[in-house]
Amino acid sequence: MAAAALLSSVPLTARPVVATLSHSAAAAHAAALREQGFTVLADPVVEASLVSKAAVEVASTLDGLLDEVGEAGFDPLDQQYLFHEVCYRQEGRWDVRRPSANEAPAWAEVCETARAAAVAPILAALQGSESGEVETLMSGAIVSRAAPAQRPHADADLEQYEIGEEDDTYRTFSCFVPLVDLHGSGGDGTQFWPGSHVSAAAAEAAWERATADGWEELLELSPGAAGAEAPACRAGGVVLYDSRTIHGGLPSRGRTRAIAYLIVGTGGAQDSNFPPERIRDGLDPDEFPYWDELDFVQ
Ligand SMILES: O=C(O)CCC(=O)C(=O)O
Repeated sequence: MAAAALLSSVPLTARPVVATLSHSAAAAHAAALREQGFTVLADPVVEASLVSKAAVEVASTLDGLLDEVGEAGFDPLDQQYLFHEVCYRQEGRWDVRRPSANEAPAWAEVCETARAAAVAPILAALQGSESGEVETLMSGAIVSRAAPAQRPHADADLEQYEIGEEDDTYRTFSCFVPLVDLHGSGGDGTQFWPGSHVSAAAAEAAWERATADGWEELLELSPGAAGAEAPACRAGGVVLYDSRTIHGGLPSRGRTRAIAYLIVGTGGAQDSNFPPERIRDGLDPDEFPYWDELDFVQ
Protein backbone atom coordinates (compact mmCIF):
# COMPACT_ATOMS: atom_id res chain seq x y z
CA MET A 1 0.00 0.00 0.00
CA ALA A 2 1.37 3.46 -0.88
CA ALA A 3 2.32 5.29 2.29
CA ALA A 4 0.72 8.48 0.96
CA ALA A 5 -2.65 6.72 1.02
CA LEU A 6 -2.14 5.97 4.67
CA LEU A 7 -1.98 9.63 5.62
CA SER A 8 -5.00 11.81 6.07
CA SER A 9 -4.54 15.41 5.01
CA VAL A 10 -5.76 16.96 8.24
CA PRO A 11 -3.26 19.70 9.08
CA LEU A 12 -2.33 20.12 12.72
CA THR A 13 -1.24 23.45 14.10
CA ALA A 14 -0.11 22.52 17.62
CA ARG A 15 2.95 20.60 16.42
CA PRO A 16 5.07 20.87 13.29
CA VAL A 17 3.23 17.90 11.80
CA VAL A 18 2.47 17.82 8.10
CA ALA A 19 -0.36 15.30 8.40
CA THR A 20 -1.73 12.97 11.02
CA LEU A 21 -2.71 9.32 10.76
CA SER A 22 -6.32 8.24 10.53
CA HIS A 23 -7.38 5.19 12.58
CA SER A 24 -7.47 3.02 9.47
CA ALA A 25 -4.03 4.18 8.39
CA ALA A 26 -2.60 3.46 11.85
CA ALA A 27 -4.16 -0.02 11.66
CA ALA A 28 -2.60 -0.65 8.22
CA HIS A 29 0.83 0.40 9.50
CA ALA A 30 0.36 -1.79 12.57
CA ALA A 31 -0.44 -4.77 10.32
CA ALA A 32 2.71 -4.14 8.25
CA LEU A 33 4.77 -3.86 11.43
CA ARG A 34 3.30 -7.11 12.76
CA GLU A 35 3.74 -9.07 9.51
CA GLN A 36 6.84 -7.57 7.91
CA GLY A 37 8.62 -6.19 10.97
CA PHE A 38 8.68 -2.65 9.56
CA THR A 39 6.44 0.02 8.12
CA VAL A 40 7.11 3.25 6.25
CA LEU A 41 5.43 6.65 6.17
CA ALA A 42 7.19 7.70 2.99
CA ASP A 43 5.81 11.24 2.92
CA PRO A 44 6.89 13.81 5.49
CA VAL A 45 5.32 13.73 8.91
CA VAL A 46 7.63 16.49 10.15
CA GLU A 47 7.76 19.94 8.53
CA ALA A 48 10.64 20.54 6.12
CA SER A 49 11.96 23.62 7.95
CA LEU A 50 12.28 21.67 11.20
CA VAL A 51 13.98 18.80 9.37
CA SER A 52 16.55 21.21 7.89
CA LYS A 53 17.29 22.75 11.30
CA ALA A 54 17.66 19.29 12.85
CA ALA A 55 20.07 18.27 10.07
CA VAL A 56 22.28 21.26 10.91
CA GLU A 57 22.18 20.38 14.63
CA VAL A 58 23.08 16.74 13.94
CA ALA A 59 26.01 17.71 11.69
CA SER A 60 27.40 20.25 14.16
CA THR A 61 26.97 17.83 17.09
CA LEU A 62 28.90 15.13 15.22
CA ASP A 63 31.63 17.57 14.13
CA GLY A 64 32.00 18.82 17.73
CA LEU A 65 32.26 15.24 19.00
CA LEU A 66 34.84 14.33 16.36
CA ASP A 67 36.94 17.30 17.53
CA GLU A 68 36.58 16.10 21.11
CA VAL A 69 37.54 12.54 20.17
CA GLY A 70 40.65 13.92 18.42
CA GLU A 71 41.55 16.12 21.41
CA ALA A 72 41.30 13.05 23.68
CA GLY A 73 44.02 11.39 21.59
CA PHE A 74 41.95 9.10 19.34
CA ASP A 75 41.87 9.12 15.57
CA PRO A 76 38.27 10.25 14.95
CA LEU A 77 38.10 8.69 11.46
CA ASP A 78 40.43 5.68 11.44
CA GLN A 79 39.88 4.12 14.87
CA GLN A 80 36.85 2.26 16.14
CA TYR A 81 35.45 3.71 19.40
CA LEU A 82 32.32 3.31 21.51
CA PHE A 83 31.54 6.17 23.88
CA HIS A 84 28.54 7.40 25.81
CA GLU A 85 28.26 10.35 23.44
CA VAL A 86 29.06 8.71 20.11
CA CYS A 87 29.67 5.19 18.82
CA TYR A 88 31.82 4.60 15.75
CA ARG A 89 31.12 0.91 15.20
CA GLN A 90 31.69 0.84 11.48
CA GLU A 91 33.86 2.94 9.18
CA GLY A 92 31.95 5.96 7.87
CA ARG A 93 28.81 5.37 10.01
CA TRP A 94 28.39 7.13 13.38
CA ASP A 95 25.70 6.66 15.99
CA VAL A 96 25.38 10.00 17.80
CA ARG A 97 23.50 10.31 21.09
CA ARG A 98 21.04 13.21 20.98
CA PRO A 99 22.10 16.03 23.30
CA SER A 100 19.54 17.77 25.54
CA ALA A 101 16.62 19.64 24.00
CA ASN A 102 18.31 22.91 25.05
CA GLU A 103 21.39 22.08 23.02
CA ALA A 104 19.57 20.61 19.98
CA PRO A 105 15.96 21.85 20.06
CA ALA A 106 15.00 21.04 16.45
CA TRP A 107 16.40 17.50 16.68
CA ALA A 108 14.44 16.93 19.89
CA GLU A 109 11.29 18.32 18.27
CA VAL A 110 11.69 16.05 15.23
CA CYS A 111 11.82 13.01 17.53
CA GLU A 112 8.90 14.16 19.66
CA THR A 113 6.82 14.95 16.58
CA ALA A 114 7.47 11.55 15.00
CA ARG A 115 6.61 9.89 18.29
CA ALA A 116 3.30 11.73 18.60
CA ALA A 117 2.32 11.59 14.93
CA ALA A 118 3.41 8.07 14.00
CA VAL A 119 4.83 5.90 16.78
CA ALA A 120 2.07 6.42 19.35
CA PRO A 121 -0.92 5.80 17.04
CA ILE A 122 0.70 2.84 15.26
CA LEU A 123 1.74 1.12 18.50
CA ALA A 124 -1.69 1.75 20.00
CA ALA A 125 -3.20 0.06 16.92
CA LEU A 126 -0.66 -2.78 17.17
CA GLN A 127 -1.05 -3.55 20.84
CA GLY A 128 -4.59 -2.26 21.48
CA SER A 129 -5.85 -2.34 25.03
CA GLU A 130 -2.86 -4.47 26.14
CA SER A 131 -0.58 -1.56 25.36
CA GLY A 132 0.94 -0.04 28.47
CA GLU A 133 3.29 2.90 28.51
CA VAL A 134 5.40 3.48 25.41
CA GLU A 135 8.72 4.40 26.97
CA THR A 136 11.32 6.38 25.03
CA LEU A 137 14.57 4.54 25.73
CA MET A 138 17.06 6.34 23.55
CA SER A 139 17.33 9.03 20.96
CA GLY A 140 20.10 9.87 18.53
CA ALA A 141 21.12 10.05 14.89
CA ILE A 142 22.89 7.71 12.50
CA VAL A 143 25.17 9.65 10.19
CA SER A 144 26.88 7.95 7.29
CA ARG A 145 29.68 9.61 5.35
CA ALA A 146 31.35 7.42 2.72
CA ALA A 147 30.31 4.24 4.59
CA PRO A 148 30.41 0.77 3.08
CA ALA A 149 27.34 -1.47 3.38
CA GLN A 150 26.54 -2.31 7.00
CA ARG A 151 26.55 -5.99 7.96
CA PRO A 152 22.89 -7.01 8.36
CA HIS A 153 21.91 -7.46 12.00
CA ALA A 154 19.04 -7.20 14.49
CA ASP A 155 19.04 -4.65 17.29
CA ALA A 156 17.28 -7.02 19.73
CA ASP A 157 19.13 -9.49 21.94
CA LEU A 158 18.14 -13.15 22.31
CA GLU A 159 16.12 -12.41 25.45
CA GLN A 160 13.87 -10.12 23.44
CA TYR A 161 12.98 -12.92 21.02
CA GLU A 162 12.44 -15.40 23.83
CA ILE A 163 10.28 -13.21 26.07
CA GLY A 164 8.67 -11.64 23.00
CA GLU A 165 7.38 -15.01 21.78
CA GLU A 166 5.42 -15.41 25.02
CA ASP A 167 4.48 -11.79 25.57
CA ASP A 168 3.16 -9.75 22.61
CA THR A 169 3.80 -6.48 24.40
CA TYR A 170 7.48 -7.09 25.21
CA ARG A 171 9.04 -5.19 22.33
CA THR A 172 11.40 -2.42 21.36
CA PHE A 173 10.98 -0.44 18.14
CA SER A 174 13.18 2.04 16.32
CA CYS A 175 11.65 5.06 14.65
CA PHE A 176 13.94 6.48 11.95
CA VAL A 177 13.27 9.97 10.63
CA PRO A 178 15.54 10.56 7.62
CA LEU A 179 16.82 14.12 7.40
CA VAL A 180 17.51 13.70 3.68
CA ASP A 181 15.41 11.93 1.04
CA LEU A 182 16.09 8.18 0.87
CA HIS A 183 15.81 6.75 -2.62
CA GLY A 184 15.02 3.08 -2.05
CA SER A 185 17.14 0.16 -3.19
CA GLY A 186 19.44 2.26 -5.39
CA GLY A 187 20.05 4.69 -2.56
CA ASP A 188 21.80 4.84 0.79
CA GLY A 189 18.88 4.11 3.15
CA THR A 190 18.29 1.02 5.26
CA GLN A 191 17.33 -2.41 3.97
CA PHE A 192 15.10 -4.81 5.89
CA TRP A 193 14.46 -8.54 5.67
CA PRO A 194 10.65 -8.85 5.83
CA GLY A 195 9.30 -11.36 8.35
CA SER A 196 12.69 -11.93 10.00
CA HIS A 197 11.39 -10.62 13.35
CA VAL A 198 8.86 -13.34 14.14
CA SER A 199 11.25 -15.64 16.01
CA ALA A 200 14.92 -16.08 16.81
CA ALA A 201 15.00 -18.92 14.25
CA ALA A 202 13.54 -16.71 11.51
CA ALA A 203 16.02 -13.95 12.34
CA GLU A 204 18.93 -16.37 12.28
CA ALA A 205 17.85 -17.85 8.94
CA ALA A 206 17.50 -14.38 7.40
CA TRP A 207 20.84 -13.33 8.86
CA GLU A 208 22.54 -16.43 7.39
CA ARG A 209 21.09 -15.64 3.96
CA ALA A 210 21.88 -11.95 4.21
CA THR A 211 25.50 -12.44 5.24
CA ALA A 212 26.39 -15.42 3.05
CA ASP A 213 29.82 -15.25 1.40
CA GLY A 214 30.09 -12.30 -0.95
CA TRP A 215 27.16 -10.38 0.58
CA GLU A 216 28.92 -7.03 0.34
CA GLU A 217 29.76 -7.42 -3.36
CA LEU A 218 26.23 -8.61 -4.06
CA LEU A 219 24.77 -5.58 -2.35
CA GLU A 220 26.95 -3.21 -4.32
CA LEU A 221 25.68 -4.80 -7.55
CA SER A 222 22.06 -5.29 -6.70
CA PRO A 223 20.54 -4.18 -3.41
CA GLY A 224 17.67 -6.44 -2.45
CA ALA A 225 19.20 -9.49 -4.14
CA ALA A 226 19.31 -11.29 -0.80
CA GLY A 227 15.56 -10.92 -0.19
CA ALA A 228 15.70 -7.49 1.40
CA GLU A 229 13.55 -4.42 0.87
CA ALA A 230 15.03 -0.95 0.99
CA PRO A 231 12.13 1.48 1.31
CA ALA A 232 12.22 4.96 -0.15
CA CYS A 233 11.29 7.67 2.33
CA ARG A 234 11.29 11.45 1.99
CA ALA A 235 13.08 13.65 4.50
CA GLY A 236 10.78 14.02 7.51
CA GLY A 237 8.99 10.71 6.84
CA VAL A 238 9.20 7.74 9.20
CA VAL A 239 10.57 4.20 9.01
CA LEU A 240 9.35 2.29 12.06
CA TYR A 241 10.70 -1.20 12.73
CA ASP A 242 10.59 -3.94 15.34
CA SER A 243 14.12 -4.30 16.76
CA ARG A 244 14.04 -8.05 16.07
CA THR A 245 13.98 -7.41 12.30
CA ILE A 246 17.20 -8.08 10.40
CA HIS A 247 18.31 -4.87 8.72
CA GLY A 248 21.39 -2.96 7.65
CA GLY A 249 22.45 0.38 6.20
CA LEU A 250 23.17 0.50 2.47
CA PRO A 251 26.51 1.90 1.30
CA SER A 252 26.86 5.67 1.18
CA ARG A 253 26.38 7.31 -2.16
CA GLY A 254 28.78 10.25 -2.03
CA ARG A 255 26.93 12.38 0.48
CA THR A 256 26.31 12.77 4.20
CA ARG A 257 23.15 10.88 5.13
CA ALA A 258 21.66 11.61 8.53
CA ILE A 259 18.75 9.80 10.14
CA ALA A 260 17.36 11.04 13.47
CA TYR A 261 15.94 8.22 15.55
CA LEU A 262 14.25 7.25 18.75
CA ILE A 263 13.98 3.82 20.31
CA VAL A 264 10.85 3.04 22.27
CA GLY A 265 10.00 0.08 24.48
CA THR A 266 6.70 -1.50 25.50
CA GLY A 267 5.89 -4.14 28.11
CA GLY A 268 9.02 -3.24 30.08
CA ALA A 269 11.53 -4.12 27.31
CA GLN A 270 14.76 -2.10 27.52
CA ASP A 271 17.56 -1.15 25.16
CA SER A 272 20.70 0.90 25.30
CA ASN A 273 23.13 1.33 22.46
CA PHE A 274 25.72 3.58 24.12
CA PRO A 275 28.17 2.41 26.80
CA PRO A 276 28.82 4.41 30.00
CA GLU A 277 32.44 5.37 29.12
CA ARG A 278 32.81 8.98 28.03
CA ILE A 279 35.23 10.53 25.53
CA ARG A 280 36.99 12.41 28.34
CA ASP A 281 37.27 9.43 30.74
CA GLY A 282 40.97 9.04 30.01
CA LEU A 283 40.80 5.69 28.19
CA ASP A 284 44.02 4.68 26.44
CA PRO A 285 43.73 5.34 22.67
CA ASP A 286 46.28 2.58 22.01
CA GLU A 287 43.72 0.05 23.20
CA PHE A 288 41.33 0.97 20.37
CA PRO A 289 41.65 -0.84 17.01
CA TYR A 290 42.17 0.81 13.64
CA TRP A 291 39.78 -0.15 10.86
CA ASP A 292 42.52 -1.88 8.89
CA GLU A 293 43.20 -4.17 11.88
CA LEU A 294 39.62 -5.43 12.02
CA ASP A 295 38.46 -8.42 9.98
CA PHE A 296 34.88 -8.52 11.22
CA VAL A 297 32.78 -5.46 11.92
CA GLN A 298 29.19 -5.99 13.03
O1 LIG B 1 22.57 3.27 8.78
C1 LIG B 1 21.51 2.64 8.68
O2 LIG B 1 20.77 2.74 7.70
C2 LIG B 1 21.09 1.67 9.75
C3 LIG B 1 21.91 1.83 11.00
C4 LIG B 1 21.74 0.69 11.94
O3 LIG B 1 20.95 -0.20 11.78
C5 LIG B 1 22.61 0.62 13.10
O4 LIG B 1 23.51 1.46 13.25
O5 LIG B 1 22.44 -0.32 13.91
